[in-house]
Amino acid sequence: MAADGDITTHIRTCPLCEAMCGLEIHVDTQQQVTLIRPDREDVWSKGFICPKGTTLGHLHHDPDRIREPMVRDGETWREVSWEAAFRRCDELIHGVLERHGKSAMTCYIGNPTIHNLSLSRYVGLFVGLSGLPMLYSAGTVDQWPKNVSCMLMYGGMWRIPAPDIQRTHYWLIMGGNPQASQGSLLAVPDALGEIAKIRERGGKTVVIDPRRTGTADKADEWIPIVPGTDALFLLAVLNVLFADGLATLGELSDFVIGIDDVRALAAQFSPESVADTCSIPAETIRRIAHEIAAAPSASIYGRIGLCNQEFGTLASWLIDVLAIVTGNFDRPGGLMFGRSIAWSVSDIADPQWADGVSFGRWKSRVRGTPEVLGQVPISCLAEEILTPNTSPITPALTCEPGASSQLRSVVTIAGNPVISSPEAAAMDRAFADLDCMISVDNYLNETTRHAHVILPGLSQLEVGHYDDLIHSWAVRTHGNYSPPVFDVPAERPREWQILTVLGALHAGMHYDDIDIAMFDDGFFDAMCTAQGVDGAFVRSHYTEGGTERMLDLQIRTGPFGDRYGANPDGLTLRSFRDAPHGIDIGPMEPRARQIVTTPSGKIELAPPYITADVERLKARVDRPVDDLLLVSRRHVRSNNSWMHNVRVLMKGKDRCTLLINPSDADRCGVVHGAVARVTSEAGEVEVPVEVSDEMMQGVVSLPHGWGHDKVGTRLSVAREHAGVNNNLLAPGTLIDVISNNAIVNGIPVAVVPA
Ligand SMILES: Nc1nc2c(c(=O)[nH]1)N[C@H]1C(S)=C(S)[C@@H](COP(=O)(O)OP(=O)(O)OC[C@H]3O[C@@H](n4cnc5c(=O)[nH]c(N)nc54)[C@H](O)[C@@H]3O)O[C@H]1N2
Ligand SMILES: Nc1nc2c(c(=O)[nH]1)N[C@H]1C(S)=C(S)[C@@H](COP(=O)(O)OP(=O)(O)OC[C@H]3O[C@@H](n4cnc5c(=O)[nH]c(N)nc54)[C@H](O)[C@@H]3O)O[C@H]1N2
Ligand code: SF4
Ligand SMILES: [Mo]
Repeated sequence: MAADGDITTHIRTCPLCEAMCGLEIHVDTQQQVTLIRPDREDVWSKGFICPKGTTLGHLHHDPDRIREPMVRDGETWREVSWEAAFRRCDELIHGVLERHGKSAMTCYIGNPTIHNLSLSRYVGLFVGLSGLPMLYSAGTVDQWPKNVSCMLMYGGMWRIPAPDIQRTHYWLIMGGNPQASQGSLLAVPDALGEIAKIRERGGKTVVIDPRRTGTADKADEWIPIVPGTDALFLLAVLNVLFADGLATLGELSDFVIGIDDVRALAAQFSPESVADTCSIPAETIRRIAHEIAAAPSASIYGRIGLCNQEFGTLASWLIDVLAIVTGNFDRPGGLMFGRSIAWSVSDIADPQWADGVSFGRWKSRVRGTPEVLGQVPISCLAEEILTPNTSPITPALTCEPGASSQLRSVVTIAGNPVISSPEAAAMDRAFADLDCMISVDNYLNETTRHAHVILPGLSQLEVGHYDDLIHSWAVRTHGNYSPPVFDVPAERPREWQILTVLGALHAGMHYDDIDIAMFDDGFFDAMCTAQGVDGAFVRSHYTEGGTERMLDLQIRTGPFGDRYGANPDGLTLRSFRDAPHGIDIGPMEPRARQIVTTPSGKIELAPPYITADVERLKARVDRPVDDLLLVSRRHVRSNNSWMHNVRVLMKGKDRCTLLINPSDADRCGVVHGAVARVTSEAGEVEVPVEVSDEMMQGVVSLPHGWGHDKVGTRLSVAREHAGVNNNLLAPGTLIDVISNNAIVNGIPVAVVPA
């Protein structure tokens, strides 16, 4: 923080996405943010920023943002004191506990959880304390397939290797559009800028996507692909590599098992046999295989387009397989494991897997879907609320994992599933039916309008920040701590405290009996034990608990930490407070041999759970072609569903449009600028048409995160640009069955003039 006349300058990391940009924030004496610009001295982002980063002040000052707890009586909301809000939560939670028991309660965890200092560190405490038998998250409309493949290949669901694009000579991008998203499961500032640098190194970037995206425009080659057929393409590439003697494990030959199984599978998928299904010529598949093999190094990258699809796990798995069998794994320029300075609670070995990973330990009540990594599809949530029990339930305070009766209570944490989940209309109906809904959220939006109580977090500028899991897939080991820009009275509950109270209420305690500090100490001690240090000794270093204490522990017991004096030159949170532009340790280093924890102790290239799904894929080859398939897209000025209330980001032409290829538009009789009706098995929407050859023939695209026309929200700007919710078109039954992840890309639709 520095003051110059009437302006105080704060240096801070943007918490909105994985690019982790350094910002310079100017605040005047009226406590108004007057300017946000890039921090050119940031050791990581070096002056890179996107339009969203400049809007943290708008979010902070947004009159629609919820600042005080709100309680709903019927249709009316009133602001109440924190005490009154927590007492209402007590009443609601105990009401459900007494009448229906714990098996009627769940929670939904949304995306900003990972970007928030409090939520990322304490959501685990909430889950542990609450004893909820199952939980739902945005993870099953996101990266669950990758979690499954990494769990089975490397022994950890968050051990996700990242493409080392700052050093690679070949970047293959499948189902990702960093021009909009700024990278995902890939933390790098200015991902798009790396494409030019790869070219300068004599390398090449290839984008495989049904849409010629902004990334494809910058790349050297765009290869359109039929949605959901990426696994076929990847198997055919492997087929060529094996057939032409180009497969090599390189340095890892003694550390990988299962290559013969992969060879045998790939042998069944010649380029010719998949070319029509993928709509990619066989010679292109052969050429790509040879280019990867010939490149001095290659980064194979797949993202949301490869997860939120019919064969999400196979495709996500094959991305890593392709890197491994071309010797592009765990070495510079290939796929590598990042290394965080501060460990993440999520990455601590989970006792539930102590005896090995197994799936299907329990099933969802209504649909009978087996759990995968502890979750069933998010699309199950609505039916679990709306479907009555078939036999009477004896209410109990505790229950087994997976136990379920008709759900009567949901806590949502930083999520907007009424927009973001498939079967969106059912989700909307279901939330209206609950006896208890509590939302930890900063807006009265499409989801939280159903809540009985909304407990707001603070603005992005009122809290400290240090990214969490994102560092495990960052291309450089670095860290950056941001203190709050604006002070908030100490007695105003922070989100970690809100989660602790909610967890304890679920555990059966009453509000008056909850000692937040005691739970915090207990959680802290457990984390100390997991790191091999004594909790009581470590706690003696602090005068207060909470997020900054936890973060200090994470840094000090991390790989570069001072271990509370044992390594006097090591890092502490103080080191970061003293280095506002961040601390950079260096690029990723080979470390697979240190971190793989599979039963064999090696990288398991062909987990039977995954390879068994190849039979399902084979059936895809001969399936009749769908007329039109719908995929999702993002825009650099949006952030999932929740930043459409920022006026400066909403400037310019309408972004919620149906992108359609000219020949498809002709065939369907729709014209540019007119409104089309898009229909699927799940529902229909009416949306303006944007005819463009950036779509391949047979595929249409809608952005996700829109549909802000619901009654009862407080989103004055978003309402003016409502758009339509593409998840009204996503049937909840469409699931990548081995991961439980939703299929929101590749939905069969019909398009007609409205
Ligand atoms: N069709 C389709 N559907 C998709 C996708 C797609 O590509 N296509 N993408 C999927 C993906 S990848 C994801 S991650 C999900 C996202 O799904 P969700 O996580 O359910 O939705 P978001 O839009 O991220 O909603 C974030 C919520 O958090 C609140 N919020 C923001 N910041 C904070 C904070 O600091 N504290 C608290 N307490 N609340 C905060 C916002 O007000 C908002 O209500 O959507 C998924 N759905
Ligand atoms: N500006 C902005 N940034 C964001 C977000 C945001 O909403 N806005 N959301 C954040 C979140 S939560 C996430 S998870 C990430 C996602 O980050 P990305 O994965 O980069 O997300 P998208 O930009 O949606 O790009 C997905 C691409 O997949 C393509 N695709 C769809 N189906 C298929 C298929 O079957 N095969 C292939 N090969 N491609 C397909 C789509 O056409 C699209 O171009 O972005 C994060 N960053
Ligand atoms: S790319 Fe934009 S949203 Fe993402 S961290 Fe940087 S400034 Fe923030
Ligand atoms: Mo996501």
